Amino acid sequence: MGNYFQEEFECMSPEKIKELQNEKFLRQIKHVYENVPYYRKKMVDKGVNLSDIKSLDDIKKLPFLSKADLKSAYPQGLLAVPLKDCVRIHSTSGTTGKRVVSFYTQADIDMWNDCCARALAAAGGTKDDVCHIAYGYGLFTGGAGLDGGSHKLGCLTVPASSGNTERQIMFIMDLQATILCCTPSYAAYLGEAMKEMGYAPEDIPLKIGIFGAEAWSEEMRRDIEKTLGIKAYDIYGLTEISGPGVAFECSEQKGMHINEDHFYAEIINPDTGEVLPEGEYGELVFSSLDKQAFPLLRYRTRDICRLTREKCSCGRTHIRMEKPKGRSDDMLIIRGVNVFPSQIETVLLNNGYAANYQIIVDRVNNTDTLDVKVEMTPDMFTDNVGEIDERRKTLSDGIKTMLGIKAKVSLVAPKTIARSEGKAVRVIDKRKI
Ligand code: DLL
Repeated sequence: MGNYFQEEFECMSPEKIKELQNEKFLRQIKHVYENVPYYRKKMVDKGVNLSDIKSLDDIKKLPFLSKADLKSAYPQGLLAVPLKDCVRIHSTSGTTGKRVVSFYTQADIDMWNDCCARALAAAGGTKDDVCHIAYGYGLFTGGAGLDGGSHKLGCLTVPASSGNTERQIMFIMDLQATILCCTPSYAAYLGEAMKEMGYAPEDIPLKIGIFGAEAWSEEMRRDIEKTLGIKAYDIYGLTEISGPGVAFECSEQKGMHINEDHFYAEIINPDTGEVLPEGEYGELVFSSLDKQAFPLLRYRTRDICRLTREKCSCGRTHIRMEKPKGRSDDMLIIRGVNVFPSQIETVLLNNGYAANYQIIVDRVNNTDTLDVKVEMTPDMFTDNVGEIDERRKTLSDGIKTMLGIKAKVSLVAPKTIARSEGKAVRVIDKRKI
């Protein structure tokens, strides 16, 4: 166990957690009601008064917040403290229109850094580690969050930020980095680049990977673990709720513990908003229990997953979330069938390919088409047409079995699909619906 295992919180009995959440929630709802007119109005519109909220069980009565609310309240409409009490902002990497801006007081930053330090410690990190952070620094929360956590843990922190792969590798080797923090797609790329430079897994000093910010499969985890010779841990979070560290994996690597002393999680039916029982798949909703500057209540993440309170042998009692299957807005509906890119990725990785692929969806003569472009790995690369056809058939059969629909698979030469330094863009939807 690392030296940032906050046992008094992370191993609280479920009853004590509920008690603590209840106490924090009642304080938080008052803070929000009094200081965020935007949310107060939403409550009033729904016919809910502050006096109707007597315990955490009443959270069900509160209105949801969504990305649309954040856009209409942009930039300061959901701010709950005077701007002069804030010390930082971060922003999402939204591709269209206004970005989401999240504000932090110093106490908010301290709490967030604690969450990231817990994540590093849960993966086995200690103050003796050299922590190489290749998440982007700047408005994105990845760099700043893990940087804060690494400092709290007392690691030697290498704030590499993203980009310049050769320089990244030079620092990893020269400073003998033992922890690597970046997106899983960039970790896979770094692994590929290091292999090409002639490094075998045992030459690479890294031991632990803290990878998140995008969906990735178990197969991809195994691949990265093998090429880099590390144990790879998942970390989850979102700008609106703070950043990385809302949830993280422990040594068991069986789902991510949600920092329940700070964030209350619900799973809802995305169509009806009804709260679903533990264990069912649905949309993850978070309420921040003690953030001061940007205290979102019932924020709809659009991430689809399920929760479990089954006992974890690491000793932590905090509820665990499964790896998100994808975002409800990533889910493609192709010929009426729900398709998550992660399902296609699973087929590819199970057949020995790396996660270098592109999914192209179009509509021709009123019918959806699904094209999957996959890179061959250098050792499977061939110009033998028969062999390529055979490989293509295996993949389209696998996709048909996984999804129930046919895909046109094309195999392309190694290194022909662009790599990403941050979150990978794998879907191109050309349909104009
Ligand atoms: O991606 C924060 C983060 C940085 C998390 C570094 C982990 C590591 P946003 O840019 O606001 O924040 O994007 C949040 O990314 O709603 C999920 O859809 C997705 N996401 C984040 N972590 C994971 C993960 C950061 N481990 C959105 N698995 C979230 C799957 C993830 N999806």
